Amino acid sequence: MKRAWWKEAVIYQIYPRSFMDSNGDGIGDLKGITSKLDYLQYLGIDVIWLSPVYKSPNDDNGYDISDYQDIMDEFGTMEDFDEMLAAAHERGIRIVMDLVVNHTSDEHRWFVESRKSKDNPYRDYYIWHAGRDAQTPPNNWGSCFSGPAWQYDEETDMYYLHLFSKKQPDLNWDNPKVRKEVFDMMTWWCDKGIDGFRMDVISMISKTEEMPDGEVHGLYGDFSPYCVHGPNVHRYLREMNEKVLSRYDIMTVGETSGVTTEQAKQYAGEDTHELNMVFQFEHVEWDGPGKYGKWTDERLPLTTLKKIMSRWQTELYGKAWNSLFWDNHDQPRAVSSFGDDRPQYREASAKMLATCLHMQQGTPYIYQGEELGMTNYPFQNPAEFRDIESINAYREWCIDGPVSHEDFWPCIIFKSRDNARTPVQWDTSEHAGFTTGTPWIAVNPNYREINARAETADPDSVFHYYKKLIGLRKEHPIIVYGKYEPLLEDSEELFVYTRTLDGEKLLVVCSFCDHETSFTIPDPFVGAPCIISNMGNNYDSAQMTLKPYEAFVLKK
Ligand code: TEU
Ligand code: CA
Repeated sequence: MKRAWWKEAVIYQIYPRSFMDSNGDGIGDLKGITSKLDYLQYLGIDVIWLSPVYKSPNDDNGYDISDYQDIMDEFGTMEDFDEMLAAAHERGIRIVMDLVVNHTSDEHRWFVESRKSKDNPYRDYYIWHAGRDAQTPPNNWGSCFSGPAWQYDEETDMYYLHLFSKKQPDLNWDNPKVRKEVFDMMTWWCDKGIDGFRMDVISMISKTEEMPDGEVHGLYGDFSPYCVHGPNVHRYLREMNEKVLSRYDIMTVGETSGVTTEQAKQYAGEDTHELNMVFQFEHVEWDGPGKYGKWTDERLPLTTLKKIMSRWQTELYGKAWNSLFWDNHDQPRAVSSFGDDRPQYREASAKMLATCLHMQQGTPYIYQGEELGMTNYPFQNPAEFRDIESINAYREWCIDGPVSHEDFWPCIIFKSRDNARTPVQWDTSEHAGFTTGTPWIAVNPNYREINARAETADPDSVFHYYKKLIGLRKEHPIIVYGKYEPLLEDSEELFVYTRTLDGEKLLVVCSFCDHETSFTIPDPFVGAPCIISNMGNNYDSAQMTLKPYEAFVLKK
């Protein structure tokens, strides 16, 4: 298997708005990131995936871009960006930008022009359709952020498509002028010296010609058969690869919600000349569309999680590259959704989850604060939400819709993206050291127990456990390139697998339960040295009793 720096890297995602505020306006910014690069270098990460920092009206916190080649006012200036990029590179840390080109902001000059008239030169940069009549959109598709996916525009008496908010009109990728604009902008950023792109909903850029009604789930029709993995998506990615990506030593990861392992082999195949890897979402979107779409407080059964992860490990091996993650800026906090955030189990389960993920085959991603074991936020009322997705969903399902607050509230506070967007908890000073002002979103009140200052000083902290895992990945090629094989697949309590490379073998054992469980170390591993454990127990005898959320790795 070909070696590559992005296969051997550990990637850290920064959501700049909530990472570190340097000027007291309560909003994270680029100078704040620069001030924390020593912390990230100490953790040992190799790459930062930077959520969008471009000019934006922040309808969707930067995922609605009004100028791809300028910096958002709240985050600072292009000089601040250049300073951060240089400071990261000085520390051997690469910077991967978030490329959001399925849609722009409605305040982007292209859209301002496009909506002016039907014969404007920019008209076909976006997707315009006549309504069925003045009050009825072209079809029944629903937006990811509630409401219809079409917005009526009086100026030209037509509707435009927006799969996300109505301030995020979808670009028309079938228009070669759009593709050229995007490729030129990507080239401009690569020439500045960035190190790659995370590509936002890149599997949605090609839509079918026909746009019929979709199957109704909840209140609207499903657009995905017509807008996800569309007819030209691979052609457009190969064109992007040929005109931009292949010309630089950069890495690319596609956000491809709904992707299957078969499709992933095309998007991220070793020699398909598209992307290096993709994010699959089966383990985090297993429940949708559920009772209330994605909104559920159900937890994923362990056997389901193991089936999903094992399938991705085995089916991509040697053919395409896995991305490994528990959470990001769109998901609840890992320890609250896959672990156990009760105080007596939080640290052990956070370390167990880290072991389970970082010993798998693929590139691991750490979402800001995950290395501290940060938890979901204790929401008390809808006024605390800041995310357009949660605000709109609560209105659609509860205020305007048929669902009671009592039924819906546990679901929305479990899955709300705002759980991941509370400020990183740096220390025990006011607002957890994130800002000297008033934070744009509340800080989790548990920051006095969970913060970077305490954890960097405590060798037994979740932070130091992540640091050790990252170090092991650099020390042992088997962790990066070894073949994965599942064990105990029917166990509802243990996630156990092996890795094999050139005669070396790892045994990875993770307890996902809050009670003691018995375990027998398989023959070849009895007496093998333990390279990491979250309990520091003795693993010399074959028969053993695992403590709640115990995790360990043996290497022979
Ligand atoms: O997310 C795309 C996406 O699929 C999300 O709707 C995700 O599935 C959902 O939020 C899970 O609850 C990307 C970005 O990561 C997200 O932050 C943006 O809001 C969205 O695209 C539009 O750019
Ligand atoms: Ca600021």
